[in-house]
Amino acid sequence: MKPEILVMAASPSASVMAQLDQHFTCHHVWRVPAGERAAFIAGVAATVRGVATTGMAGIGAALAAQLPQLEIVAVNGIGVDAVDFDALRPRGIRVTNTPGVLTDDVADLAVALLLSASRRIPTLDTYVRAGQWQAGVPVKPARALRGKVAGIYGFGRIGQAVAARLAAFGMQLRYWQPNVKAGVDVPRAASLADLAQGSDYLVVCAPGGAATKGTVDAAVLEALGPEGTLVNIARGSLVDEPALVAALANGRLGAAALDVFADEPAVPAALTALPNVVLTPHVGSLTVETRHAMGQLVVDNLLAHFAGRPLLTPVA
Ligand code: 8YV
Repeated sequence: MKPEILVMAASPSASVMAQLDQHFTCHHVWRVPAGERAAFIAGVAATVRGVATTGMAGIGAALAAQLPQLEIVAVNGIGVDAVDFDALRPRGIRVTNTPGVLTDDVADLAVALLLSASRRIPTLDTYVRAGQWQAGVPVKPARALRGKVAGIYGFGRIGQAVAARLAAFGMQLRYWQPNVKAGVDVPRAASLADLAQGSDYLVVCAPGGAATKGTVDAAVLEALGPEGTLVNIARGSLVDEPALVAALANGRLGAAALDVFADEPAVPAALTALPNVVLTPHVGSLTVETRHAMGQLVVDNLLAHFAGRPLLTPVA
């Protein structure tokens, strides 16, 4: 008998999907129309032993409570802020995620967003397409990156990978996170506000969750200032989004480049209407190679668990 699992979202890797179907009896929730999912899950819940979910969806207390046989939740992502550990821990349910394999791609997107904002690439793309070049409409010069300061909020794997890339652009680097990072040569700011105050670019790379919710608030955005740019590839929850929209609209903040939002996939109309923002739909890890590697870790963790072997990437 193959173990039964709920698959909450599809992987773009055909190999990953084939392996899931080969090794497990999969209940593919993502194939069911949104309005029928609750009934679908209720119909199979009694025998489900594993859940393969995304970083954004995680697993809430209500779903966990519906699954009396649940043993393992395999998150196809690094972020576990949407996993309700309080609901899982007392039942000894194990959780895995996908650290390491997405670091480079997420860091690449952070740099791509930073460059897009600094060189205003979306605006210039529109300019060329609209024939404004031929019409002789002048282009405002951008600001060079060389010598500017990038402040990295959250100096884990992704934050450090962003810093390494930005160093190659001749930028100065600082970071802030609550605990001092040992063995790094980038200086730590005294606080998040201090980091923002001393930075031209504030790149958010910290985890989501209760501890960081809304920490990039009006005061931090104010400290970043009218010439400052906010880049967020982490979680929308870290930023006070209404404060961000207000600061961008009234010029107290220069620009923002965002891959993540408070209420995805909803993006406030007030944000999409602004010219000084670059927006992408939470695609930091969305490359063929990385999504395959992430999905493979999900498969391998599930296989290890059901074979009684040690998990590859357990969340402590
Ligand atoms: C993905 C993510 O969007 O790793 C994360 O925490 O948010 C992203 O890589 C998502 O988890 C895809 O399944």
